[in-house]
Amino acid sequence: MDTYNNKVKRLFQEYEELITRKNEPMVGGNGIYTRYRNPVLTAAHTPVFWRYDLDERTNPLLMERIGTNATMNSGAIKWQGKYLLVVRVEGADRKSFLAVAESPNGVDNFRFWDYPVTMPEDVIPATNVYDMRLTAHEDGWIYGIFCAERHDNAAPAGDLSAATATAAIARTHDLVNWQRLPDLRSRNQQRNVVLHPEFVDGRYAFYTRPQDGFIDAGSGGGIGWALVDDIAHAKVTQEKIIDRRYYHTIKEVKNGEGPHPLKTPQGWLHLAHGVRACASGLRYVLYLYMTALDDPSRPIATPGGYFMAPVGEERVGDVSNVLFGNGWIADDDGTVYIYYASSDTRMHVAVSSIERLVDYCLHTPADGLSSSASVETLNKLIYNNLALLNKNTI
Ligand code: M1P
Repeated sequence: MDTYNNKVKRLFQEYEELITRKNEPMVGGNGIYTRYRNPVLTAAHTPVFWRYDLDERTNPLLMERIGTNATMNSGAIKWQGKYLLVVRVEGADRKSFLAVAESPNGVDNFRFWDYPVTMPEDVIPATNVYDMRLTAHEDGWIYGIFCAERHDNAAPAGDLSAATATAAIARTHDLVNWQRLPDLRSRNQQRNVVLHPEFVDGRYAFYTRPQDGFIDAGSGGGIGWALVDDIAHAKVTQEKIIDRRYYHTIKEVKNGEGPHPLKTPQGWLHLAHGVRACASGLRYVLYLYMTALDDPSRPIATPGGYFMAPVGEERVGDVSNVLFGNGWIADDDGTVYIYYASSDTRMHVAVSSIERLVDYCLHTPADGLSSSASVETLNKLIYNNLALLNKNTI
């Protein structure tokens, strides 16, 4: 007879099989990065004891009680030798919360810590929190900057979709106990705000994304930059746009900084997302750019087009045709683990290196902003390659 305990055991066995499944690099690719075959986190990776009441008296039919809808947009950090993601977990109730999952190798065996993050709400309480960017700052704290979403009480009565996006700030030394600081004050709504890891002119530096509305960037021209004196009372007083949106590009509708940039000998290496509109809705892709070491707000390389776009099952999910990346980890040997979510549903990893990503940035032609410019750029490459081929030098 199948006892209650046996059924519980089976649930745990199936769960362990899933989360300990070995991940493998996919063959082929473009030489810039290597995708891994399995998602590193899905809704089914959330612990059994988050979803089931395991007490036979209160759940005799052993049914799921608290459903998980998605695991997505995760911040990342290497901490005490482990690869940690601070995951946006979305429940069946549409509320997102943050939870830490750790892996010994960065590509598989991600296991959630027993409890999700209990984020203090001793500021103006938010309805929904998500998309944390982690920064181990040179001041000694680990900061988490995330979106705090609240209903827009200025909206006409009955408009229950109107919301405001604000950059919330919290800091920690252990990723368990968080100290909440006041939200970043700004005249615009803000999402996709990221803290630069170093002081700039003795001040905290933020990558911002000013937006007119909750969804629409509107007059917000792209990824911004703002310096702040006091992180405990952070306010955007001056903001300049450092990575602009352009007509008929991958970032025509909006864009946003991903994780904090990585410091390389050639400059700061940035990962961001760009959004364009099409008949099937918005399409989110990932792109890279670089800024100067002596001034992280000055672009020095802006490769045209996308770096990664959704493929295969990545294209489908709760919000289809979306890649979103707000976490990456660079190891001391130069390996870079790029964590990205597909279609607001699941988390993946792609692996590259500082050398390859910098080479990509410095040698991918910039967007010429017209078809004729694209053909001209392509023709140069073809001409040079055909000359080499005709000389039989390759
Ligand atoms: O649904 C796609 C993404 O939409 C928003 O990103 P952005 O502010 O750039 O439009 C965010 O809600 C993000 O979480 C989500 O993945």
